[in-house]
Amino acid sequence: MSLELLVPDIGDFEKVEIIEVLVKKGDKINKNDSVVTLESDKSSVEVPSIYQGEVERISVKIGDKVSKGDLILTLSSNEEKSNEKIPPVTEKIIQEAESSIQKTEDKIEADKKNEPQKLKDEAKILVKNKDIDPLETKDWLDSISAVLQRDGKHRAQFLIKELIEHSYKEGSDLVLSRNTPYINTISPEEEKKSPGDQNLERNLRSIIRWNAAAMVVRANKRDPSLGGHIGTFASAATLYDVGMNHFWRAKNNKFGGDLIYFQGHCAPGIYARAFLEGRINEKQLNNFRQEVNPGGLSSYPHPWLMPDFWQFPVVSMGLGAMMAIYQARFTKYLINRGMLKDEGRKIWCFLGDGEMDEPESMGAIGLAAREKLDNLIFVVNCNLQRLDGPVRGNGKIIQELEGIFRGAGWNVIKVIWGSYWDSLLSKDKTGLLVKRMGEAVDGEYQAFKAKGGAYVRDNFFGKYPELLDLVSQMTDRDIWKLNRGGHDPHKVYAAYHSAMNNKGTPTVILAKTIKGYGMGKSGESINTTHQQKKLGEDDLLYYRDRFDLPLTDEQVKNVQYYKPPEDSPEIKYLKECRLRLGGNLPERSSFAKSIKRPPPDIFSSMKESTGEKEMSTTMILVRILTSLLRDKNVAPRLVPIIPDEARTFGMEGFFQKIGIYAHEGQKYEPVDSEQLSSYREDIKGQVLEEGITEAGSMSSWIAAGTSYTNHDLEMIPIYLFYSMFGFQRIGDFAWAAGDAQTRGFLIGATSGRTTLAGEGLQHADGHSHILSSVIPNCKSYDPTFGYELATIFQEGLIRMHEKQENIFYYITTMNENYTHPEKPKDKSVESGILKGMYLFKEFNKNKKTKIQLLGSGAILREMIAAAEILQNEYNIDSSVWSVTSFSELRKEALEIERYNLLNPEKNPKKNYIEECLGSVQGPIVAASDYLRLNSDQIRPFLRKSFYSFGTDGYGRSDTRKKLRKFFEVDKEHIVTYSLSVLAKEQLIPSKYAKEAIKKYNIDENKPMPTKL
Ligand SMILES: Cc1ncc(C[n+]2csc(CCOP(=O)(O)OP(=O)(O)O)c2C)c(N)n1
Ligand SMILES: [Mg+2]
Repeated sequence: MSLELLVPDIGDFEKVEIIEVLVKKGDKINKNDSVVTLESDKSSVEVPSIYQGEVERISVKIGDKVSKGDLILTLSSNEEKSNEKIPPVTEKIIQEAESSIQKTEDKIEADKKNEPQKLKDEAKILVKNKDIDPLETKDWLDSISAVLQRDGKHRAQFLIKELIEHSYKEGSDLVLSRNTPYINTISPEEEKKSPGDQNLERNLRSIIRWNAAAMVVRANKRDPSLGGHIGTFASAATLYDVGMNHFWRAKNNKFGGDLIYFQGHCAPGIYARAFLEGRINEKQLNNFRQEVNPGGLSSYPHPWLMPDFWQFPVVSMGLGAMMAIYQARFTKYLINRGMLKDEGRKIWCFLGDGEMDEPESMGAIGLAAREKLDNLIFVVNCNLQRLDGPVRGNGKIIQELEGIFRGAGWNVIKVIWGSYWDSLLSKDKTGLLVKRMGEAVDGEYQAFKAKGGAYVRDNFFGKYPELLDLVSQMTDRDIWKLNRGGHDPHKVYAAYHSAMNNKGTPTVILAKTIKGYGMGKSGESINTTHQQKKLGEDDLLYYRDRFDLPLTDEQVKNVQYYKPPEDSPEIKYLKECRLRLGGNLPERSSFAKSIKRPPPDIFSSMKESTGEKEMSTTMILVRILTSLLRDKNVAPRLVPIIPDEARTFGMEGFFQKIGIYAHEGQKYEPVDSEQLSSYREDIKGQVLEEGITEAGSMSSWIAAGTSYTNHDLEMIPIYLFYSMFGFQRIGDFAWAAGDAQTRGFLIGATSGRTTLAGEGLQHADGHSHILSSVIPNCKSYDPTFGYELATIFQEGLIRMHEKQENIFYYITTMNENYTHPEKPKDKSVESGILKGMYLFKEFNKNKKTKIQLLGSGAILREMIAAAEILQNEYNIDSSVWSVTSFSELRKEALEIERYNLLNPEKNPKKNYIEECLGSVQGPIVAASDYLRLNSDQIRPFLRKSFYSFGTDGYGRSDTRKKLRKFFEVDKEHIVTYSLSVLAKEQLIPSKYAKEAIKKYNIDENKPMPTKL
């Protein structure tokens, strides 16, 4: 039969233009194949067929304007005509509702019959609600009612709290409050025992501790300015050791590998282990923090500097936590989209307890719980100290973090006390010891470890005579040996084992440790521990004895490294452990296949004129993305990331087309389900619709842009944001992204100080190009026309994802609609666009006075208009240059300048700016929608008079026209300033500029916009 395909509900739009017809007569099409693309003044969206069949007749052509219900085409098909009135989800809901009404009616009937049995039934209902003894329940409830009546709510609350804690201590693992008592989450009976050889592991740990400290001490003997940290790793050694020996699986040809975010200040410990494994040699250890010559070791984890070793740059505190969460989420995204095998890989993230105060550290923990990231394990090293002193001297960081994480829905495992406490705790029948543990604040706990066993006896146990009795048989040394959970390999093993097997929620392990563990008087648990980087002779001897290291006094005094022979049990054990776990860690590698570039015709239509049609560069970008979604190589790899701004950027068409990623699919029928751009969530969805979190979106972008190394899968992340909320908001993440060698596109949409008209001071961006220009591997562009954008985007795809260069692109796009010319025919245009500038147009009518006009982004069009006025009204010729990137021009010029200075005997090379402007006539005027600093980037490389204009000062809301006048970058100001510049150069009389000032109502007395 013949079926008609009509324009579906396209929201509030009427008379929308058809910009593409994707089928032709005779084509056989499937259901959901796109047939035409519609474009409103903001967004473009493909219309899918709702039938399968053969196209008989197409009733529309490109350029037609259509509305809902208009005929698109007819198909011959075997299908029945669709009755679209009731969407399938609604139908299902109605059916369910109808059947439940029926069930209720049946039940009422049955109840009527069974009236005498009512009591029994009530009991049954309670049993169903897990109440196996309703009468007992009633007793308890009556009791609490009586307490409330007699002693008030505080007493009632106290009793309830006591009950909960009591039941927890007695073995109930149900947590009924935000906090559990200040004891380990896993009771000794439940601990999974480590299969490891504890003696060998202790020896190894001691050697690693020694070498880690030695490398810092040696570096600082060489030059005290090199710095380094001993105390952080000293507190965390067991936490890393147990993971390395038993849990963390490396990437190899059979398994994708666990991903470990090592805490930055622990780097010496990680090198020290790699030294024993033979991955790092003694010379490298000696070059810790000396990276200028090859062969040095980075201060902290920096993939840029050690690209085969470090995977995650984390030392700027807080970033690691958020990046790890989004890494875990992105891993699930790839699995759910069917692009990655689910191998049960885990993401581990090590954090300092002080670090948890960074807003980023806990800023995304809600997402981790919501998305059920059971592939994520945080380990917070709670050594109770940060740099200056205690993290929570007056409180308890572990309890505080427990409450927050538990409240957010995480699985919390506290590892507070070591095994030596077990017997004391088992003797604590009254609960007094646990009470005392709960009472002492972190400031006291810190002092307990700094001041020795006698002090602990007097000040901790001494508070209650019963507790003094409890330890009366113990010497001060025994008391001193009562260890903390994070230093006990058994407790740590049990916690890790439990975390590995946890399902449905992310896990946080809160491990209590001692900062500077083993450093003795020089640094154990004292406030200056963090910065202790020198150990005197006595301290070193103490350290050796503390950890029973087989070093002579002489070796200790020389701070020699210690490496047992290759055939020693220790080294054999260490290597066997890693062999069993698949290889080395950390290690950075990539086996990702590159993505074949899309055929050039995908971009060619963007390089044509838009004719009469006005469009924004943001719309053109969305068109590019829509076209790329038709390329079979590129399409699945695109990861569009948006923080709740898809509609602002005209990307709502993506919702239906590729879906929004949602790990639970869509459990509801969207309110706009009948519309073409309906909000569609899907477990296989491709768009990461992040909500209002730029830091989260950026972390997703980093996860996707480093997927080539972490998952051996090249992905193309495209993160679109309000340009003002990009680098200015998440600059430190962008820096880390560069370090991590992230590949992908950052799109600063709605950019420009005067282009985003109405939004005002906090929205109008005039400096993101300055911020992005400082990142060495970031290429920034500010294109004006569609063909410029298409050229840059095409090049970016090829360089990053086909040639796999470790660069990323920042491109600003605008929401201002205007017509776009076709790409000029001259061959040099494309290379000029990529290098940063090209000659857009010559105005040569008068063959007299000339000026060079350089315009960028939104302001290029003002320049073109100014050139026309100058030619027609003042007989002044000009060359108009489109500058797509001042920062690219500067980078190249700097390199050439350096070359020339270093090669004084050779013929100087010309930089590209000189090639363009070296022999042209007239002074140069440059302007952009950014600070003058943007165009000033090329000032040092010009031997001509150069004047730059820009939008220095706070933005504000108004119309574009008025804003450009205010910031003096409109065509009238450019004309006026050009005339003035020419007068200054004595090329024309000054009267013209004076006249223009009057003609254009320019107020010479208006203060600089920076002062307004
Ligand atoms: C964003 C940021 N701010 C400040 C610092 C400087 N800093 C380095 S370590 C440190 C203290 C860390 O304490 P904590 O997180 O408790 O780690 P610990 O060394 O105790 O394990 C500080 C303030 C930093 N690295 N990053
Ligand atoms: Mg700390």
